[in-house]
Amino acid sequence: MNHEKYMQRCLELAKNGLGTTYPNPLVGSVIVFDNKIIGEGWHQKAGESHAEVNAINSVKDKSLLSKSTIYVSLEPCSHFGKTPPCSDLIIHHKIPNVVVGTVDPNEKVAGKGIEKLRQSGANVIVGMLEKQCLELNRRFFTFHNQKRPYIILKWAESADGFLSPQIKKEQKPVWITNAYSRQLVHKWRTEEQAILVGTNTVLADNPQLNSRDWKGNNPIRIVIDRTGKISNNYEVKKGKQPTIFITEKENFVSVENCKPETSIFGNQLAEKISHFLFQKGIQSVIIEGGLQTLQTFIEANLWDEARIFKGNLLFQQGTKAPTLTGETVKRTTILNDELLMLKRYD
Ligand code: AOF
Ligand code: ZN
Repeated sequence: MNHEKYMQRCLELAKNGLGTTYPNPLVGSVIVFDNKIIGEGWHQKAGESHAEVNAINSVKDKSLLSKSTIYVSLEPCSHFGKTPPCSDLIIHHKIPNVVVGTVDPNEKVAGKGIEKLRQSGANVIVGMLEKQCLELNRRFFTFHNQKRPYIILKWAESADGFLSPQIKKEQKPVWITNAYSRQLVHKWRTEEQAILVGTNTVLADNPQLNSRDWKGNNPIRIVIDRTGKISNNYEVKKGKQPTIFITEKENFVSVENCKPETSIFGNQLAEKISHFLFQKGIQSVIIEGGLQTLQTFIEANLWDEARIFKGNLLFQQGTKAPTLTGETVKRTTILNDELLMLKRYD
């Protein structure tokens, strides 16, 4: 049997949901009869049908289901959530063979879907391309297993390793990267559930923290503003994009979609923020600066990936970029910018 080939297809299908399934995982499914794919589907959006439902619905001749194999990159669910259990649907259609990528870490499922299928008499294989299935849903697994969001650090540094030059007050921010790199960052923003920055970044750059240069969802903005330095004139306080301010300011004035969160400061700030984001159900966050914020998470060893651009400019002096060791996942160029992607050593 070509189990790996079909599971590979499930992974490809699942990726179509990147950025739109939160808080749900990315899941793909294919149905195979007589060594031919007769149905395919993926989970597109939380609240909507699961991958298996879409795959089963796409099969024209339903009578073939009782002689088929269904492949699914994550264990079919066993619970009534926003939708009914997929394991029941598979049993209902009498699909005799089920090949699963990996077990669902969600406490509501966690093996119960596989158990249900086996008890019904289905032949269930678990762990097909498991490593790839875990990697695909690294955000979802980090959230459920480690009770914190998946954390991506992102920054751009000059050729000589500075985050920013020594600037005088009124001076405009200096762009280190080119327009293509900036567009890629906007794509990344559509893929994560939240984006986080510290106070100094807002004061220096007045960023919007949205995904305006790419088609897709805007992340939830998380802004650290301990003493309330960020006035309502800044972009992060404008617009409809949901925004949370981590602040100690008691008289924080909420503007449209901007909510304060006050009970966080003290020791272990990175841990506390991660815990807060977990409680809010946020599965992934991209941290885009500044130095102090990045350093807080690096020192706490609370990061999973880093994406570092190196531009051509030489600043000679200014704010030194953080240093980080990790496993190199990718080293590439975007026109004249270098891009280094790291993973934290386990
Ligand atoms: C599957 N297939 O395609 C997905 C699953 O609120 P609900 O009903 O959408 O359930 C969400 C949970 O179901 C989610 O946390 C995860 O455990 C599982 N997701 N399961 O069988 C799918 N997306
Ligand atoms: Zn399901």
